[in-house]
Amino acid sequence: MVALRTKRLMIPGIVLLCSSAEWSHSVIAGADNVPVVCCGSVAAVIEGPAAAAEPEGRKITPKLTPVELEQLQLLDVHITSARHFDGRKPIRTPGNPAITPMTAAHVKVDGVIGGTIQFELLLPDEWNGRFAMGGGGGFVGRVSNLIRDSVNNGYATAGTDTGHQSPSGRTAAWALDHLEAQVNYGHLAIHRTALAAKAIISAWYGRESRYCYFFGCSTGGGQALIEAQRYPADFDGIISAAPVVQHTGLAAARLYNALKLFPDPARIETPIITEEQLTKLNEEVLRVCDEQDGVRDGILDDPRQCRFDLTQMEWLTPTQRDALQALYDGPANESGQIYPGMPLGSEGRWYLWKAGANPGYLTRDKYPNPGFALGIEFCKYFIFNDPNWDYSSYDMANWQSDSHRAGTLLNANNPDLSRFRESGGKLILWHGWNDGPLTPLASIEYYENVERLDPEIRDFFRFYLLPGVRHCGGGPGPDRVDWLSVLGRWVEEGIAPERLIASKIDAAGNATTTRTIYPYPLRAVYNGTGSTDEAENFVLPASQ
Ligand SMILES: [Ca+2]
Repeated sequence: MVALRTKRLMIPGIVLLCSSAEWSHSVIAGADNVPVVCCGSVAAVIEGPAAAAEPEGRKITPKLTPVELEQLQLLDVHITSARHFDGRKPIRTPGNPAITPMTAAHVKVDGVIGGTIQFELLLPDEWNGRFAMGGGGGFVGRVSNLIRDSVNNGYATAGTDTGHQSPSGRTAAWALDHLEAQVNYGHLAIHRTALAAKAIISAWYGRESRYCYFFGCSTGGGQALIEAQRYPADFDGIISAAPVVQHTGLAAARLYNALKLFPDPARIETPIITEEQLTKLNEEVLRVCDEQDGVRDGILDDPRQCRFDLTQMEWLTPTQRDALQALYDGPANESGQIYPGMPLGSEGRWYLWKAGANPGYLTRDKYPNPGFALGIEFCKYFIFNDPNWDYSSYDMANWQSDSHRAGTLLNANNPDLSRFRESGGKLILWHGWNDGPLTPLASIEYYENVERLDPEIRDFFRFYLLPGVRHCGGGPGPDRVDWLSVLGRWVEEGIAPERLIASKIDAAGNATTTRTIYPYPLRAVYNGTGSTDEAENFVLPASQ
C-alpha cells in the first residue's frame, strides 16, 4: 500500500486531500462525501502558487496548459476536452441570443460527471478570482448557463445539462422510472457540477475561488433556491429569478389550465379562446387597473390592489370566463389552494404560454404550447410513470397524494434557510409582475414563508418585484438590473441592496425608462411631479 503524504486545500464546503504520489487518492469530504482523485502534479500546483496570496484586484492567470488540464484526474469526473479560445472571434450561444457573445480569451472545459451529467466550465485567461455558475430552463436537457457571458467580466463560469438530454427542454421521457435522472434534475447535478468546477478552477489557477455565485431564472431560479436549501455551503451569493419554487404546484396549475382550456384531448389544436380576445382582456384590465398606482403607463405596480370583474366581460362566453377565472384563481381542491393563480396584467403572454395552439409546438412536441407540454410531460414522467396517461379525466382531488413523491425530490419550497444564513450566504429573489408562465404570487408566498421562520430575513435575503416585467425579462416595464454586481457588493463589501434602479434599454442600448425598486414589501410610488420615465421621481412614501 502506498503511504500518502497529504496536503489540504480548503475550498468552500469541501476539503481536497492531495498527495505527491503518482495518481494518488484524494477525498473530498463535503456535504455529500463525494470522493475525488487528483494527480500529484495537481497537488504540486496546489502546494506551490496556491500558498501565495494573490493581491486583491490583480487578474490571476492559469498555472496549467489545456493539455495538462485534460489529464486532470477527478474521481467520477471525466474532462473530455479543454480548448483555448483567443477571443478575437466572438462566440455566440446557440439557442440563447440574450447571452452576449463571448469576447474574452478563455479555456472551454467540457466534461461529464457520473457518466451522465454533462457540464461546461469557462476559464478566462485573466481571472477575477470568482466562480459564477448559471442555471437552465424548462427540463434543461442541454448544457445551460444563464450567465455564460460573465466570462467577459473575468468570472470562471459553469453550466450543466442536469444529467439528461432533452434538446427542446420541454420533454421528459428521460425521467420515466429513472430515480437517478430525477434527482440529478431536481438538485444533485447542480451541486456536483459546482464541486467539480471548483476543483478544476483550483487546479487551473493554483488557488481556490475567492467568491462563488449562482444565478438562475425559471427552472434555474428553482435551482438557485434549492442550492440555498440543500447545499448552503456551495455559494456565497445566490440570485433566484422568476423561480419554479414548487415543481408539483406548477404542474398542478398547468394541468388545471389544460383541463379548463383544452377539455377535449382530441381537439388540442383548437383553443377555446383567441389571441385577439386575450389582448382585449389585457386592455380591459389596464383600463380598470392601470391608474390605481398613480401613473397611467400600461404597467400595474401592484396588481393585487385591483379588483376586476370578469363577469362584466360580456363579449366572452361563459365557458371562456370560467377558464379565465380558473387561471386567475389557480388550482384548488377540497384540501384548499394547491398553487397561487396568475396576477392581473399578465394576460399578454397567456396565449403563447398556456392558452394558445402554436402550429410549431404541435408539430414538434405534439402539444399546443409550452405550458401545456411542460405540465403534461411532468405528470406523465414524474408523477404517474405512464407515457399514455390521459390528463382529460384527471380528478384534482387526488393531487396532493399523487404528487407527494415527486415533490420530495424536486420542490424548492423549504422555508428553512438557517444553514445558508449561518454560512454567511446572501440571497436575492426577483420576479416580474407580467410573468406569463410562472406566477409571481408563488415567489411572494415563498418569501413570506421564510419570513415567518426568520423575521430578520432581510439580513440575508431580499426580494424584488419588477412591475411590467415578463418571464426572466422583457415586457413594458424596466427589466434591467446588474444583479451579479448588486449581489457582489452585498457579499464582498457588505453593502446591502436597499434601493435599486431598474432600466429599460432600447435597441441602441440607451435607457429609455428607469424605475426605483425597493425590497418587498416596500414599493416606490410616483411623487406627482416630473417625468414618469425617471427613477428619481419614484419615492418611498412615509406610510411605508
Ligand atoms: Ca400604472
